[in-house]
Amino acid sequence: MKNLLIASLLGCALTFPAFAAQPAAPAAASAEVAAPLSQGEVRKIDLAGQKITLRHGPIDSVGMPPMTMVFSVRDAALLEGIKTGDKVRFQVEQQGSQFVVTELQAAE
Ligand SMILES: [Cu+2]
Repeated sequence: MKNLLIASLLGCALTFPAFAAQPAAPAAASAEVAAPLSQGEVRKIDLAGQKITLRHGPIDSVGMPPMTMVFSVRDAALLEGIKTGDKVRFQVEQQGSQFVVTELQAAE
């Protein structure tokens, strides 16, 4: 009797494969978990050169300790609405010997 119940529940899941295949969380949320944002404070912005100077905390994704340094910015649009003194959260990617900011947002 018990086995019959389990068999019918399994049959139910197989009948609705679309429901069973539903992802548990949106893709954006899982991407954020994979690569958490680092904390920083803007010291200088170079719009023409598409660079930003950040005093940043540890960046685990590239194994960097806290320091102040210049980053290239992948997309100039990331610098929109950001100004010197702002606390920010950001994402860094290493490209050869360069560190490039790929995501930048004002922190609370
Ligand atoms: Cu650094």
